[in-house]
Amino acid sequence: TVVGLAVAALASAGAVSTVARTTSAEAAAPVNVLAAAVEDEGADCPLPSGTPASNSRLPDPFRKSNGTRITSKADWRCLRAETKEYAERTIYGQKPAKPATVTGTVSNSNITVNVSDQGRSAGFSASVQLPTTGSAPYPAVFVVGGFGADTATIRAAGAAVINYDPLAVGREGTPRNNKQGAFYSIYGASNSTGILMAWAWGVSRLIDVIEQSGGSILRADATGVTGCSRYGKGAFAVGVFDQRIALTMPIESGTAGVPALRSVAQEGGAQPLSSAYGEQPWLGDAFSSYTGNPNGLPVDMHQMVGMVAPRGLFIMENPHVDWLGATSGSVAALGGAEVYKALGAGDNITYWSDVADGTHCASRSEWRTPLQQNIQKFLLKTGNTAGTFRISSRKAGNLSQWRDWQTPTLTDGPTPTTPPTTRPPTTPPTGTP
Ligand code: MCU
Repeated sequence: TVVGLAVAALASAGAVSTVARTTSAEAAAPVNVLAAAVEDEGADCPLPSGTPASNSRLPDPFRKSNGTRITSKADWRCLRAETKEYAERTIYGQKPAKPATVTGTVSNSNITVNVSDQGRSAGFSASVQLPTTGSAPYPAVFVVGGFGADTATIRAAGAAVINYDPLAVGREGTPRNNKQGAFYSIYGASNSTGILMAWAWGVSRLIDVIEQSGGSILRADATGVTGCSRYGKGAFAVGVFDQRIALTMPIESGTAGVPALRSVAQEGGAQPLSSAYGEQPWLGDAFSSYTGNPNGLPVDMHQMVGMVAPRGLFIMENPHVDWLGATSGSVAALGGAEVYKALGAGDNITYWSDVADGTHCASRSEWRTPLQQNIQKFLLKTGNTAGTFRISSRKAGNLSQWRDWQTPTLTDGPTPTTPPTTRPPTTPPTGTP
């Protein structure tokens, strides 16, 4: 049996605050299937109505655009869809739905993709490295970009590594009116969607191909994603916008990654919003309206964290480099963790900035064990270690300063769509006329 959540604040040695949530029957508890079978479970939900009022604090992640708050876990699906739509409109740009034609191949060493949509075609590929243990079909982790991910630990844990070059799908160094890469070959060089979302779209198309491949080499229902720095921003976007990703692991992602945008704007030394917008076309063109006005954003990054719930999320941050905005990263993680808790999945998120080496994207011994545990729990389904928050006191955000909402207790059943009808009292039959 699962013992109730034991929330223990462990005053550990050194400059770290640790909150460990543990279940006693670690491996015995049933492991849920958390990833979805489709890219977006809320595709049929209504679009949000209106624009939320400006807000200097983090928007209430449980509030719908019509002003009411959700009351059941089932309500999250369409609230997530509203959140997604707002994020696309203001932060990332739109992610087109699965194209009309996606074809490709999966081998032990390579995945190829060919996409046709709206009369245009493009292709790209990714190299595969099989794990060093286990047997096919294997889970797999998309490694976005070429550095900062511990691929040896991933492969030794039993997951394949898919080396994804995002720049083939959305190039850096281009002006916003002449974006390049496979995504823009199809959707147009002046498309307002930023390259982080283009990168996310590319991984979604690789998953389409894995799904169609018959599953003898790689499993489409057990995929993860990781990447460091700009590729941490990308890895986060990949997991936020594809519910088939079972485990999302952004590393030192900085502004336009995990950190809350309202908080980044006030965090000394963190990459300013205008800098992240201008350095590369990472974010959507529409974000230009918010670089000087983050309070006007209808959503913030804690809600992107919430969009990953209840799936596995392991956020790794570096508190030694001010530019990376780790204080704001912890604010987004703590805020998003409230969505995990409300969905009964509080154990599925880990945040870890308690690291010694200040080098950006260093290989870090501290993350090896939690990386292995997250792969076991969410990809191999052989473990059930509870997530932890290990927030370095160098960069520890305070969620209570950033919210004016509380976390609801959501019911398990769906909310009735029509109120129960009140019947008039039964009147005794009257005599025949
Ligand atoms: C943290 O990611 C970025 C950062 O946003 C940029 O300002 C800087 O130039 O590069 C970082 C990065 O990708 O480093 C590898």
